[in-house]
Amino acid sequence: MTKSEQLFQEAVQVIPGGVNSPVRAFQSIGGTPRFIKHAQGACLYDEDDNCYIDFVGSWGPMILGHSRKEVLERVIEACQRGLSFGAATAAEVDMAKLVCSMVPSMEMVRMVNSGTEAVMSAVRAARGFTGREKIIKFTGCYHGHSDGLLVQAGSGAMTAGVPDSLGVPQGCTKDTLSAEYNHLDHVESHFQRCGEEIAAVIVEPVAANMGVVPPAPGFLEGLRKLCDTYGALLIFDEVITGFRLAAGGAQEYYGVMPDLTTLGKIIGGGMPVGAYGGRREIMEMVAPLGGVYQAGTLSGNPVAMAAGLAQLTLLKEHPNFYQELNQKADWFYGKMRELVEKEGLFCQVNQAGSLGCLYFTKQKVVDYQSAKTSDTQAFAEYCNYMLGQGIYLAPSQFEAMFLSLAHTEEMLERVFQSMLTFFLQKV
Ligand code: KE4
Repeated sequence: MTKSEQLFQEAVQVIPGGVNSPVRAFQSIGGTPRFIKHAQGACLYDEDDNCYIDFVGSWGPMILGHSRKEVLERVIEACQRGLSFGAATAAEVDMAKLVCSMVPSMEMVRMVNSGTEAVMSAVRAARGFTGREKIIKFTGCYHGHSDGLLVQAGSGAMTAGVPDSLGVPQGCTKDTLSAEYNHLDHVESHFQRCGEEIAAVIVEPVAANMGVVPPAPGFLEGLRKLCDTYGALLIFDEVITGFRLAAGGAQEYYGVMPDLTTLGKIIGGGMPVGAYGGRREIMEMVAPLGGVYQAGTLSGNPVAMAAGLAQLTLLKEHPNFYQELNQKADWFYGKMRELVEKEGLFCQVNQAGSLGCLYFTKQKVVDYQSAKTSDTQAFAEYCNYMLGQGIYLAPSQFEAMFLSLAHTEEMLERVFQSMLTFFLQKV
């Protein structure tokens, strides 16, 4: 028995499903989750000292690779000054100034402790600012696990085939309207029917929780226009795309400005940090200034701020990182596409910047319905094969691959070799 198997046996006795987040459970691909002991650069090392090239990167935060020296040094220094004060600190001011300088639409920002908390708070601020109650979200998009957003959700909810959740009262979701991602006409019909009641449209500017589905040309611009026409707010959930597609996230990459933005993952450098922010007049509604209440014991925690500041500072001071990362991604996913075409595989390769997804379907994947045509059993076989080759992919067809600056060309060549071997043995 491996140490991971032994640990998993113990874990399932005391933690639901043996994991602290469902997507880590390997349920959709089978087998035992690997228990990770440490990580360095682009590699994970499990409790049995197996090494894996990591394409999860903690689900996005590790854009610079694991255990980046400059980040660890700041965190250790912060720890030596004390772990948490529950009081204002200079680091929070530095962080807020840095985030507002990087995210084009952000005039004010509030730190929280997760992407879920950021989205929950941004939606409340939108409702408080507009005095309206309804929101529009997109099928297959995932915005964390707050009650009102667990409607037709992506990520783990989609993986488990339960896009809604038990325990969420009807009252919490009656004001959540669903539309198909990349289908502006669905959004328009919601607005035509009850536009005066709609507080906000919340969207992942790249849908990265049903695999990776980029916005169709004009989709984001169309949402901006509809929100302006009907007086609703546009919320970009950039928990994944923020500081990834560009220093200014998807809003810089695609040139569409939201009213509010939610952030997570990269902003924390691997520590639990979320944030929401945007137009000053909206954020000034937030307590203690305004009547929209939101709070958090560990919000702006000094150790977490140290990690986030270190990572974001590196990204801001080296803008060529994005050029390097996105060029590497174009090469990597381009070669995957060539392989699929050359071998005549029933697969699709979707990409947005350094995010990518290999879908096991012959249909182009442009929205939730086409994503759902994927053969999840075929994906499971592939994922387990790659794991055996020392390549750690997200254990779900409906998650993204996250490239980092630490992935070398040699590592990526190894991935192709393993892919080729897998597919050749299938013919
Ligand atoms: P967290 O509460 O997990 O920090 O963030 C929620 C969230 C919000 N918005 C978007 C666009 C997200 O992708 C997420 C979380 N992403 C998943 C991965 N697809 C986190 C992995 C997990 O649930 O363990």
